[in-house]
This record gives sequence, C-alpha cells and structure tokens, in this order.
Amino acid sequence: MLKPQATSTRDLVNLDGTWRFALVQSDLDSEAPWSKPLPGTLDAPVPASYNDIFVDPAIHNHVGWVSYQRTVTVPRGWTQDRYFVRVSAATHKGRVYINDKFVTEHIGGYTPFDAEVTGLVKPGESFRLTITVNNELTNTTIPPGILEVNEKGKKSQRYFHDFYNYAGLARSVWLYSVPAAEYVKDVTVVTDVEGKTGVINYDIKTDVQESTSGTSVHVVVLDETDKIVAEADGAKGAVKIDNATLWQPGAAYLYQFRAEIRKDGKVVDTYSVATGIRTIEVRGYEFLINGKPFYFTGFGRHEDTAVRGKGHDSAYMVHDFQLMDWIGANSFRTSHYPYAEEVMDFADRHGVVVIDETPAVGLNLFIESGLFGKGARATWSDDFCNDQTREAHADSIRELVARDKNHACVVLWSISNEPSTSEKGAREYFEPLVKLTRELDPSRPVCFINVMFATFDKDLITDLFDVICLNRYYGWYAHTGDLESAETAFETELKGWVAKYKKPIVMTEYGADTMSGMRSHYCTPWSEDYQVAYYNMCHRVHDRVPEVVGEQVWNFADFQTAANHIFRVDGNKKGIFTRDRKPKAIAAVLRERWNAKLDELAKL
Ligand code: BDP
Repeated sequence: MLKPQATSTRDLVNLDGTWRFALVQSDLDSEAPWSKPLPGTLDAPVPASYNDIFVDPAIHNHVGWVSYQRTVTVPRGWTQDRYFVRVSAATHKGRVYINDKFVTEHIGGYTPFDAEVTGLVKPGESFRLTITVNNELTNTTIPPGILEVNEKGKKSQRYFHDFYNYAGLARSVWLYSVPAAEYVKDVTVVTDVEGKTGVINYDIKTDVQESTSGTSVHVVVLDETDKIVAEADGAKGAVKIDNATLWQPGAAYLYQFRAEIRKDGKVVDTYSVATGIRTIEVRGYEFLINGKPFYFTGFGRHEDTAVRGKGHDSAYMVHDFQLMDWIGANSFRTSHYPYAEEVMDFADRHGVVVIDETPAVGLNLFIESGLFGKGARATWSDDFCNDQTREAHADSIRELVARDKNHACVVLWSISNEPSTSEKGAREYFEPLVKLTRELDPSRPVCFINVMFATFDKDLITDLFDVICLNRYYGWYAHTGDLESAETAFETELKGWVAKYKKPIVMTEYGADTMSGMRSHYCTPWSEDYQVAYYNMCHRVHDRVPEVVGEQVWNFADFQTAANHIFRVDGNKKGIFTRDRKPKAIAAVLRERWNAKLDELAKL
C-alpha cells in the first residue's frame, strides 16, 4: 500500500492537530457520534495515543469506542481527482464517517487504510470527518486479549503482552488526491546486484478507467543528485544501473524509482519510491547483506514516550536514531508491531537494518500459567488461537508486507513474538502463515521470535524458518542473581540449537530490569551494576558461539506496561536508556563493544 505523496500529479493535505474527542459511553450505533458535533469540550492531539493526555482515569482506562472529529475542506482544484482520507493507524479498530455516512472499517491497529471521499463531498466543500476507534482485544484479534465484564457491567481488558495497550490515532491522518482517470496504485521493487550493476526488478499496478485509452507506463531512476541513471517502458520489468552505489548498513544510498503513467507524451500520474539497492541472503550460519557477513547490534524497541504513548513524534524519532548511532546500533526490531512509516523511511535514509514484526504478540497462554500459576489452558484451541485468529494473523502479515515491502532497511520478516511453540497445534497454526509470507515476498528471509520455554528440544516450528531468533533471560527470569549458573545454562542451550539446526542465531531479546541510579556493591538484581554484569556475561557467551550473528538487547528504553502487572513498577525497566532517554551505566559498555564490532564488520 503506497504511502500518500505530493507529486506533480497528486496533492497531500495533512490533517494532524487537535481534534474534538469524546468517549463512547454506551453503544456506538445508538450514540451515533458521527451524526452531530461531538458532545463535551475535550480536544485530543493527533497523532497521539489518548490514554495519558487527560487527567482522567475514565479515559486512561476506557475499554471500547472513542470518537475523534474535525472539519475538513476538499481543495477546490480537485475536480479531476479521486480523493481519500488516509488513516496511518487506528488502534485497534477504526471506522471512518464522512458527515452522516459510514465509509469504511479497518481492523488492525498498526497498519494504514483509506476511506474514499470522492462522490460524497465536492471540491471546495467542507465535511465533518469522524473517526471512531476501538481498543478491544479478543481471542480473534492480533494481538489477542480477553475482555471481561464485571457484575456492574464494566468492561476490562486482559492481554498477554508486556506493553501498555495504548490506543487512538497515534499516527498522521491525511487527505490526498490521485488523478481520477488513471493512477499508479501500487509499486513493488526488488533489487539485485550483478557485479557492479544494480538491478531493480519492478511491478507497477495501475488503476485506469475503461474510458481512458492510450496510456503507457514508463519508469525513471534518479540518483541522489537527481541525475537520471536508467529508464524503461512497461509496467513490469527490470532496470539496470551501471556502477550502482549500494545501500549498505551504516552507509545508505537511495535512488528514486519513479513510476509514470503517460498519455499522448504527457505525464498524467507519477509516484516515486526511495529504493536502496542491496541483496540479502542466509547461507549456512551466515546472514549476508550485499554478500558480506552481517552482525546485528542494536535493540528491541517500542513506540513509547511519556504523554504521547505510542504517538509518532519526529523529535523523539530523530533523537532515538541519534542515540542508536552513538551507541553503535546498526539495527533494531519493530517489536512488537509495525512502526510508523516515517520510522521506516528514516531507517532507509540512515542505513539502519530492520527486523520488521507483525503485531502477533501474546499468542501464548503457557507464559501465564508458567509465571502466575493460572491453570494451564491450551493456546492453540477453539477458545483461544483458532482459525479465525489465524485469519486475522494472516491479514496482519498481508498488510505488513504490502506496506513495507519496498524498504531497503527491512531484511527479515518476523511473523510473531514469543508464540507458544512447544504446545501441540503450533505447527498446524504456523505452517500456512510461513507459506503465505514467502508467497507475498520471496525476496526476504522469515523468522519468528522464540520464547525461553520453547528450548531446542521442545520447540515444534523452527525448521520452517530461515533464522533462529531467541529471547533469553538467563540471569534474570532464570538463575536470577546467579550469573555463574546463568552463563553455563545459556551456553548449553545455545549449543543445543547449533547442533540441531544449521542456521544462524540472532539474540533478539536479553535484558535485566534496572532502576536508573540504583547502585550496589553486591551486584544486586535491579541495580545498574547488575545490568552491566548481566550483559558482560551474555556477551562472553555470544563470543564463544560463532553461530550467533546478532545481538539486540531488550530494550532500547524503559516503557509503559499494563497496570495489572504487579511485577512492573511504572513500566518495564529493562531500558538501556530511561523512558526520557537518559543513559544507564550499561550504555557506555554497549557503546564500546558495538563500536568495536562495527569496526570489525567494516574490515570484511
Ligand atoms: C519477553 C517479551 C517482551 C517483554 C520481555 C520482558 O517478548 O515483550 O517485555 O520479555 O519480560 O518475554 O521484559
């Protein structure tokens, strides 16, 4: 799905700002918030999660629908156009109403959707735009959850992932136009390298009205100085660039791949995709980018800041990338959902490698029973992850690939975080999803992120994937405070994976909760000293197991979690940085280690 763009044939109007806001107190259809100006005096910022904006527990803890509303004017020049409202994310379900009319519904909280306005409102006219957003998670949503209703009829939400269920319109909303007669609907680019020549294989889908004839598709590739370096005719094919500058981790180079529809020699629509030319390959125990062994350094992250919740914020985005650069992180994982498209564009521009993850997190009832002693319930069963859940999961994969397929930064798809893969039924659930991901994108490897309970002797699905991605907490959740036994247990397990599967291993999570400022002569868990000792222990093990080709620590920064997690005090504290991005003692240690790794990689 193409991100809206202003070009010589398209316009883009940003609808961010403060919108009127109200909770839906009873039933959405009977309240019909779209039918009139919203009641009350609340205004909410877009983009932002609404939960932490107001000093009102009823809003913070609301379970159900909320409404956002504003007036929008269609530019008067859009007479030859089709136009749409683009909602970049409505977490987790969104409905769009133009004046009194329901236009569309979208399920899935982290991927974009469109509502067409053409035909409902004329150019030059204004309309009331209402977007209702629902934050409920059930066993058939991704991520899943359980809704509970108490004796008084009050709803509450349980979920099985360790981050706060922020909701609302956390990303930008746009009004945009495309030419009505014919426009570029989708572009797919897949790159390759032949000697010194860069190859861009492309496939362009157009929407051409039947009454329009005589159009043709043309493509133009420009380098970073805007010089044309290749051209071709046709909606599908390949263009070659001699002496191409490759997109490299830490040294990005982006060509503009411009798709044009031409009619009678005139350009009637044009859309550009920033394209980094690079190859990815998993060979034996190696993860190769442009044929060279790559070692992931970096983070599992969250979109999470004070007040905004998951709201996209350019200042935090740029600052976070600065911190990653400072510390020597060449990569991150979009744990545990697709991030804002601006983040993906930024990673492309700055050569940061991304493991791109679906929102399929918390497909695991085993953790609950293991950690909290709640009676064991089957994860893969009719009343939890069933066929309908899998269909929602498949949609989340389709939408992720559709949105992010053209990003050079994306080198690996992660289709789930810590599903219960030692439980019966896991293989039946995952096999079709892996197949689907490979059909949608044969060019990238696929992984899932393995949970600590599903060790190599218990896990049922790893052979279906290309890379082994492990989340391990030896020295934290297991062998707490005893780093010596943790070291032995961790190494023994890693060697078990190596012996069983001939695949590269990426450590996608390891970490220890740490209160910033807490020091200890005795290296007590929760102290900054323990976090340093913990990471040094893990790194000794990584360095003894050559099949480990990456380390992404958990987490970049402290982040908010659900209030009913009694083992969390104001959130998860495994950050290398605090929630306001101050470094803990471990930051300097990682900086030294990772910069040395990057120097080694540069020599290859
Ligand atoms: C892992 C999860 C991650 C948690 C982390 C932790 O993947 O979301 O935040 O553990 O417990 O199980 O800190």
